[in-house]
Amino acid sequence: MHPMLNIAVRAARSAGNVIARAFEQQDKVEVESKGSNDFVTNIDKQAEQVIVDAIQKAYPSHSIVGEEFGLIEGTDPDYQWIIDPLDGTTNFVKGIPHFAVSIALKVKGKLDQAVVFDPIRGELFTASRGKGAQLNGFRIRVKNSKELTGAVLATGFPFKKKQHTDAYLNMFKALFTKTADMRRAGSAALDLAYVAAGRVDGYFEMGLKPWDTAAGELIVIEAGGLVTDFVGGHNHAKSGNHVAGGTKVLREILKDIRPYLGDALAK
Ligand code: 2AM
Ligand code: CA
Repeated sequence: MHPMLNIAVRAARSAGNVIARAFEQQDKVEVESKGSNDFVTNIDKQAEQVIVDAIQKAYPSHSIVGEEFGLIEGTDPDYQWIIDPLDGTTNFVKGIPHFAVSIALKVKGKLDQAVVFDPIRGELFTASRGKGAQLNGFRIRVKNSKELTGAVLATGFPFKKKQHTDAYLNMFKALFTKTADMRRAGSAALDLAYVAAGRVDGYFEMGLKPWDTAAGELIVIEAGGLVTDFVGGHNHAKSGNHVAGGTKVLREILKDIRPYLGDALAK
């Protein structure tokens, strides 16, 4: 295993322990609202601290961008870690056992190492650039489905940007009528990991942040899939609008959502 992936795995497991323990003792979880429909808990912060400590101990010169603490600038501009200590916070707060730790490393601006860890199921999704993607050490691949007929797509609702509800529901309707079914499970990092593992055929969601998707994106790509914005371009990290899947399904999704993309949503 690449030494930097090894550190990421260790950090993810430590954070996962903090989260799983707290999940069993909900009375110790303090919830605060950081915006409309946007929750953070003391556990998000504790888990982020555990990850930052592990990375800084091994690589003190690297930069870290985290959901809760923002940018911690290092002296080496080539290495940047992107972490979401608890992706699926709403699930965690409601007692729904579906959330993950997400840790990615970019080297010179390119995704290089990735971990998504589900601490409840003990599922560890990993990828190293050019080396494929794994689930608990076993190689995973995206489903190369030919069409939307029979496909199950993962998605997320634009719950922090309710002004996009109509546009989103139009896209949902266009896709739902063709697919077998949809899943809205509540963790973008796990949605992408599930695309990589072939558990779902594709995924689309708008309004995401870099830490929700950085690790999942590399895992999908290394599993043989694609991640794009809503017009098939590479602006997804910036816009937050993501489509993922095998080549054919991704192309079908893009074709079906196209009529509903206003200017605000295109890229
Ligand atoms: P979070 O749990 O870390 O907030 C749910 O749809 C998924 O989307 C979660 O991974 C959630 O991350 C993420 N998410 C973050 N911001 C979002 C937004 N503005 N709209 C929709 N989903 C968002
Ligand atoms: Ca998140």
